[in-house]
Amino acid sequence: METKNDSQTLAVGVIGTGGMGARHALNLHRAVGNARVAAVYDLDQDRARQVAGMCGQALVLEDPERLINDPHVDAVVIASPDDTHARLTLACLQAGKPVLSEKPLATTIEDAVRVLEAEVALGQRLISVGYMRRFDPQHAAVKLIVADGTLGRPLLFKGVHRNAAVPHGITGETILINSAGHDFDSTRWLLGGEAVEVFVRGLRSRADLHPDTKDLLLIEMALTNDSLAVIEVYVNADYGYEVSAEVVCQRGSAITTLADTVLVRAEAQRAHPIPKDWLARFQDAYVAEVVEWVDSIQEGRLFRGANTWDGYMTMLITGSCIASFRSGAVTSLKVSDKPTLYQ
Ligand code: ISE
Repeated sequence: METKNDSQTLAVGVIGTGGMGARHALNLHRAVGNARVAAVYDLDQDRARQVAGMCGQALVLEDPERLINDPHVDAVVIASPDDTHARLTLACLQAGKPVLSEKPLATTIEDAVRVLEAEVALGQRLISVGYMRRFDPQHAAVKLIVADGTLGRPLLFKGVHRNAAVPHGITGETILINSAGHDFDSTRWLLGGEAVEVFVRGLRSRADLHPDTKDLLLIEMALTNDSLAVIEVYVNADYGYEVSAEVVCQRGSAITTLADTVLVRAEAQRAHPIPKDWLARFQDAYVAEVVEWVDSIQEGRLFRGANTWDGYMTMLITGSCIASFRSGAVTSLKVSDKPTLYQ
């Protein structure tokens, strides 16, 4: 493997080396020529050492705040548990370092507001949020066709989001925070409007699951530009991992196609394989996202993916969905004006 020239590469610190963090670290190490993994942190220090060992000369640190403030670290990737994102992102802002935070930006509306306000007060956009579907070639193709206007005005987003399995006892609220955020981001991004109303229903797919489990959610949304969305999130689909996004417009529709194009003939069947999880399905998107993030920092320009406003809006939609889920009623969003920093 070619050694990276230290003086020209961006030194990235990775916080959290579980499945997602390890994938970001490896992608940075293998696929991004102008960046290197300089330091890693994980509560599980063995896991951190393992990932560091696969990424060249990365330091293993015992404290995420130390990693953020380490003078050898230029920029930070946060892939630790969801409820640590806001706190660590704020620490990056304080240190004046660019940060790619995995989704969600925060797990409460209050925390999302805190992060948004801190960046606005700083007056500089340092935060990028890991909504990787924006870098998926199939999603990007849908976006291009819809934005081009030939199909007329976008009217409806139809999203399908299926995970093979999640831990027993998962609540509808956790699914809204951890999974459905992707679909909220896709909805806003593809339809080009802001959510104004949401309505959520959920059910337990199997009797052997914990009684409080809601593992299939159906979400409806109305947006500012007179468009609608309907989203299925089913996290115990069993057969594999699948995401699809369709935008129905006035004169046609555009839908993401299968990421795997190979057709397998075997055992009297003609079949397309289905990925088992998001790391497999969105590998190209994760690489494209981190390449763009590093380029944007190296070139001193804005990141083309999701920003703090997007992360905040997604949390606002999530919070409103939680309220609707609890009350069983349609819930309106209280959207504030978009700060000029994001216009
Ligand atoms: C996971 O954290 C992801 O980001 C995946 O894209 C999503 O499909 C899954 O539901 C989440 O748990």
